[in-house]
Amino acid sequence: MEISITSYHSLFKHLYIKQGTHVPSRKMLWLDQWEEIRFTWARGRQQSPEDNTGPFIDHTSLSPLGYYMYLTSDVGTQGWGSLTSPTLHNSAAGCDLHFWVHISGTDVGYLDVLLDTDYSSRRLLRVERSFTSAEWDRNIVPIGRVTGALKIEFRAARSFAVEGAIAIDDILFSGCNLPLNTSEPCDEVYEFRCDRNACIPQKQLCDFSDDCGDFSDEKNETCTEYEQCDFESGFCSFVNQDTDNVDWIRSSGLENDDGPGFDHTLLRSAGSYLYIGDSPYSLNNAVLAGPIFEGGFSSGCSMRIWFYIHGDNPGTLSFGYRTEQGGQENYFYDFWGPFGDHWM
Ligand SMILES: [Ca+2]
Ligand SMILES: [Ca+2]
Ligand SMILES: [Ca+2]
Ligand SMILES: [Ca+2]
Repeated sequence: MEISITSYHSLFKHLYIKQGTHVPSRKMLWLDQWEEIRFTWARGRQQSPEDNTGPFIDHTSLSPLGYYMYLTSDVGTQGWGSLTSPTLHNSAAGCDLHFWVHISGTDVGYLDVLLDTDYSSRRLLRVERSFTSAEWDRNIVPIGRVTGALKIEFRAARSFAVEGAIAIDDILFSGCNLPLNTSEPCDEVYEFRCDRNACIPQKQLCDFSDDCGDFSDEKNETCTEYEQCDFESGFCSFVNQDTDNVDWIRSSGLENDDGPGFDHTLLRSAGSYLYIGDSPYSLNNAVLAGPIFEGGFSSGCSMRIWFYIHGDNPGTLSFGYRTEQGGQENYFYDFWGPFGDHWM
């Protein structure tokens, strides 16, 4: 097995591939399309043909016989190169990209994984090493729901003045198919029938994730029983508290260099989210009080949230409740970061 890309066909075959869309041959699947870029990705093995470019073993076979893709150059010592996927269509909400990366050499450079869609271009992941390592490392990157065309780009930058290598191997996608349409009835208790006649679990309703693939699990008529807030036009019934030292601020990727580059609702830099602002204190503590549910919680009550906790020592997100206004908070769940540069 060489670089594992064949699964692309089977994983995406149920998606809405437009009639007449050219499905590239296997050889054409991954192209170095950027002629103007100085560095190129090449297929190689066993430390590659040039010095100072590739690892000794690939990831697939863990032997010198197997191939990988690596960043190479015959001009210059500083530069970058881009390896772009074929155009894919309509990934499902649970779509993940898996790949293995090898970055050796102290401060040799970095690898960015970018997602290009019809409506945005954003970085999914940056892999960097400040130390040298001879290991292949696994990465799983959420792609999520994309309507229309998408491309994945591996963009690496490196210095050839540093002994090392940047290489990738064994790329695959999982969970990228939309749920299949069916004429069979959906399970009445546990499932929901999408407008496009697929069945999805009830628990995926009204969670700001287009699990059906046609938004029917998220449309207003479906979600009348749910209290929701996407922070696109305000705080809804959430209120900052003053028992702490900082507030939650409504912001977006357009305004905020420190927070996520895009929100979860719209997956666009113009979309709004709440984040914790700066304070003069070393420990920022911001408490946001949610809506009041009169008469307590019913047994089926649950709360779902998309969060982003990324960076060096980003802190903790805790969830609690209280039974009277201004009363004692009862905390029942903590998320300790970091979790990576994505919503989860
Ligand atoms: Ca391989
Ligand atoms: Ca959903
Ligand atoms: Ca506050
Ligand atoms: Ca939002």
